[in-house]
Amino acid sequence: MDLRQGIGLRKLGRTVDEFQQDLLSNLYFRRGTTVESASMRDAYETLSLTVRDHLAERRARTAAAHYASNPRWVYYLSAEYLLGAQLEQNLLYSGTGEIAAQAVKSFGLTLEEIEELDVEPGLGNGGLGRLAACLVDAMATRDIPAVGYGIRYDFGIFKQSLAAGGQAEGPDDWAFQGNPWEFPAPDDRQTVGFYGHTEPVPGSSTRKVWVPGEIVLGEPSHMLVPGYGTDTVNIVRLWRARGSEASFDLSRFSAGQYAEAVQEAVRAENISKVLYPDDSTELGRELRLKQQYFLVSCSLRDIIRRFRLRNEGWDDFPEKTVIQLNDTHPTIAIPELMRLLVDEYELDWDRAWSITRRTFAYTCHTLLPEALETWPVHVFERLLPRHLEIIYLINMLFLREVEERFPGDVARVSRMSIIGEHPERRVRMANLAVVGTEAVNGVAELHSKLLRETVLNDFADLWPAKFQNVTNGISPRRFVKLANPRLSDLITEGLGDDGWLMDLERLAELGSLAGDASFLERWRAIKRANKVDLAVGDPDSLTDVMIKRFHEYKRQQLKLLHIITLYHRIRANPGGDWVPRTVLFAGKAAPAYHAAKNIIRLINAVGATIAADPIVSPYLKVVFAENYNVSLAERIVPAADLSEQISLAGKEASGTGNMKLALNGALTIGTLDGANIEIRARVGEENFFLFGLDAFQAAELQIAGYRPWEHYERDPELREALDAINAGLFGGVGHDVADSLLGRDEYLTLADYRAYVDCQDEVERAWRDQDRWTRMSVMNTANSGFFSADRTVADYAARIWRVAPVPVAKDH
Ligand code: F58
Repeated sequence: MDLRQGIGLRKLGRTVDEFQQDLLSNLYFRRGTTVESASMRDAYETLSLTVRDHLAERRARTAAAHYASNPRWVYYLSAEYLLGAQLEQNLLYSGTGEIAAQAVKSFGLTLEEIEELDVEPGLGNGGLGRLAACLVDAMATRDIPAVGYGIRYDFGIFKQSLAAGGQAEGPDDWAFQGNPWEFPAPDDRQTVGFYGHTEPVPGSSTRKVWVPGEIVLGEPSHMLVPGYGTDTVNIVRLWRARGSEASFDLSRFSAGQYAEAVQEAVRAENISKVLYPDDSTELGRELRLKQQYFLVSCSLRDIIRRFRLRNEGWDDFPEKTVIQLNDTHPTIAIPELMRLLVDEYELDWDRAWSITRRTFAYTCHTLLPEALETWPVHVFERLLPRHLEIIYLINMLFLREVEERFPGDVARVSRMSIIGEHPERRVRMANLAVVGTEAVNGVAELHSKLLRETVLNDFADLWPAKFQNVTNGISPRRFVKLANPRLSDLITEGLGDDGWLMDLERLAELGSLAGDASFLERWRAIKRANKVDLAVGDPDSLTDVMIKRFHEYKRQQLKLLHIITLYHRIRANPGGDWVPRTVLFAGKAAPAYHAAKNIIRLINAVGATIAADPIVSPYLKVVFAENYNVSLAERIVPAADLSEQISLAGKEASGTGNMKLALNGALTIGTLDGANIEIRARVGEENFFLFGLDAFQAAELQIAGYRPWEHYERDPELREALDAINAGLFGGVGHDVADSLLGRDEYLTLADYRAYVDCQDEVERAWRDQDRWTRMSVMNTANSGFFSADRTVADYAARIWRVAPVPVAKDH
């Protein structure tokens, strides 16, 4: 019996009867209850465990294949993962969906009611966290040996609700009732140090001993990440902070000082207590840096442990290991690996540096200068004294190289330094990430180009070959197959098979059906049925969606000005031939981001005014859907007719919602920003509504001196919209929004207003010809195949990771 091949395992149920038996056995033996007393929660847990077993069996075979081939591994380090709900996905990936449906039916239940108990782990803020989830999905699908490392936050991204028209935040205790998808692995626990001091090592100029002042334990658990259409199952390993045994002070407890007795353990556990709910702005709190180092320290030790299972020495480390840094959040991994190699494994500095640099790669997700992470030197020095010393030495050697290449260029040296001096001394994490890695990539073509030409220009001068582009992508399984089953069935029927789910470029074959009247008819009926399911407005109205984090650069306020303009037009001409529209907003604002929260408040106030207006409400409805998350995106995306991608050009690194919507047949109205440019190039300019300044024009306007007030004076409709807000027409809400637009208008909203409104008129002209619109919709889906995360992963694998797939043997 070859246990490593998984042979000898009792077979898991493949028929309805067998699956029923597996359910019963799991209900009795793992859940510890009986049919008579089972609750819905028991049903959910039992079904989840039963489905999970199918993946766990594949996992065993995957691990055996990986162990046998000793491959080069991809380690994805990310502070955030937005994995989405698990049950429905795992039913699909394990191929148990149909038997499970019938088996639960025999117990008088439906899959749908059980799935309602499946809570999505909201361990991320937005696009960056969801990208991490799509990439691990695609890595498994492409048979790439990979582990995703992250933090198991007790509380995920806050729950958003509306209170008096504004955003209110509540805690997200996502695993309060347990999480059946997770395997705790306390044996692989790691020890992490913080604070303390360093001591010299006699006879060595580079080695030091770090004596930490606080010790915390990192306890991992993993979730399974199955590939689609393959037997590979990878894992995401999430670390949770624990106090050590010694952190419980028994003597204080005995003396009745109960709070004091556990205070050290509480302090330790606070590290993984909560996700920082920021989006593109940094708070700079020490606890956040602690989280980052906690993730990095645990993960690197785990990576080294895994390397040691099959390898000896250090020379092979960079050949067997590539560590992808998802933005700068895990960048302390660079000095941490140096510390481990130099201080603990006693390698000399140059050898350690060569290994380190060849091991890491860095993905940047922003262009906003305020979103580039920096840490005050004094915070670093206190929390991670040894790492700061190492950073200083890395910096000194690096700046020497810069001086040699650009003699006398003092300004350049100070721009490139890892330590910024003004207004206070800070560690620049992006500079560290570029210096300590072999490859740096942006997430869409424009973004990568702007990185090279602006923020990271000096580095691109020095190392042009290091800079690459890898355009983002999304999982077609989650965002088409699961989210939009009707459309998936039609596509499969149209293409003859469902191979497109693993080879998304095959959607191009739909192009030939765009002339087939009955196909168009069915396409349109599906969109309508999806709108009926979503139930936010008249399914025959144009469903216009803007779903993403709230940020001024994304310009929800521009969409709002358009809505107010429509309101005025309808009121001025009640008998007009208006195109009925339902505008749907969803998204969270960072709790401390007041300007973004003001926009949410104004959206709801405008929505209420319109709803109460008998003249306007038949044509226009504004809905704000609370608590946007992956599950809600899966409901909205299939129902959208129009996708709003209207950020100021040069600000949105890529966007991924734009891809999900286009793939589901929504037409985009958008600027030349992020991946919009690549979407437009593929779906065709005739199938995309383009407006507004490009990145170059926007930068020029800002340099020349932008005066929003001039647009207000020149454009009567814009004036009417802003005046209405200031006159208190929307419940007196929105003065702050209007003031900000007429004052600085940092993101050139007013400059793009006229082009945007005119372009929306064009949208309505297209909508009036439903045949034309439906053809455009089909062409969007047909030509979005490039935006599969499978392609993204193939790009990383070929150009950055240099890894090959390791196929997993099928079950016998
Ligand atoms: C997003 N960044 C970009 N950051 O804004 C978006 O254009 C891109 O498509 C996406 O990454 C994937 O590449 C993003 O989501 C964050 O959420 C950070 C979280 C931590 C604090 C700083 C922002």
